[in-house]
Amino acid sequence: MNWSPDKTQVKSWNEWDTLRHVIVGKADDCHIPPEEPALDAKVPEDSDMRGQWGRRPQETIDRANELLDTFTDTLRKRGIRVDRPTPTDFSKPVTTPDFHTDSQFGCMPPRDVLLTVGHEILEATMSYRCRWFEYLCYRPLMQQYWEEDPNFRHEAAPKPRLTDADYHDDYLSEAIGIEKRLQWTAEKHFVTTEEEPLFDAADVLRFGKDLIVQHGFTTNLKGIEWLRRHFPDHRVRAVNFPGDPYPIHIDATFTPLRPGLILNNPNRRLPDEQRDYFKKNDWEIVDAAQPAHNTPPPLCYSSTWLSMNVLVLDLKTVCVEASEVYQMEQMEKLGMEVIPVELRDAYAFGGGLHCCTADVYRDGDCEDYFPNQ
Ligand code: DAV
Repeated sequence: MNWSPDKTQVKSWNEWDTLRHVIVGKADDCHIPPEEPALDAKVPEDSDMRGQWGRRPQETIDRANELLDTFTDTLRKRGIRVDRPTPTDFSKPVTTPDFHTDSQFGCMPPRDVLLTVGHEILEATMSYRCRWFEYLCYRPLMQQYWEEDPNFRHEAAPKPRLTDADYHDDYLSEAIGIEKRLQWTAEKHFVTTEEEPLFDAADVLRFGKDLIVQHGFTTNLKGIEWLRRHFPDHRVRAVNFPGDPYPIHIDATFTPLRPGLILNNPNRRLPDEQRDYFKKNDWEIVDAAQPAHNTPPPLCYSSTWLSMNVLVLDLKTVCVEASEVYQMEQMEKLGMEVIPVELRDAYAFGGGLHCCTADVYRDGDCEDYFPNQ
């Protein structure tokens, strides 16, 4: 059945077919969470965020919301349906039988929480304590889709316990140093242990029948195995990127633009032995352009490589952050029409254009883009 704006349908099999319906996050009430093992491992050692926590200043929240609202309008003007989450009170502490944390985070990046695969939206386990309840912000939408689309499968992965056993002690040290971090990530020694399945949805890229999953800080091997058993009709493939000292989420590292073409962060190249799978199926992997900035904006977890955190609208059209001049230029050379979208002042709230969105509907079916096994 074709898509119509009057009828809710959940379906998206990949990152590039024509986008019709999407969720865009909100910056409301966003907090810098208190220290906790997995989060601390990701905050860069020289970051201005170290040692601070609490609600973000209201003027930065307002500015981020202004940008997210404008992005929403841009998408709506192109005929794309956009839904928004319902923020909860992120100042509330979270206490479970296994852990306590004094505040939560926010709901700017739905991509981290919601994994859309075909007619299913799966709530990820998550791996930070401050993000344990983030799925609640999306429950009003999930319920609505469930009522309106009889084919929608709403699923949730088992909530993890997130006791101290989930995190490696040696990552708790204040000053590890980049050299050691790079050695550890090359050895696939990440902050999360194999205590229980853990994954963030933003570690997964959807290539039709193939799901490509980053093994790193936010997704462990048991999380990948869980995805494999949960999606038995898919091929679930683990990848990792040794040049990244803080490997969370695949979407500032590996960016498919259309069938046959992937941008890869030149500082975090896919290792040779993992490239063969793409090569033998005629996928070209090209280095992404350099970011336009030398540093992230203030109080931001993410690296400057949010430059490549783009939202593909269809095979010829891509949203790129408006200050990322080199990334825009490269996209044009690759034959894409670029829609510049201002978002940099919202990066600190959880990421870029891919992070702040989650697919609800794209045209197209589940195809096999890797027939040569
Ligand atoms: O490069 O800091 C950011 C990914 C956000 N979802 C990075 C990864």
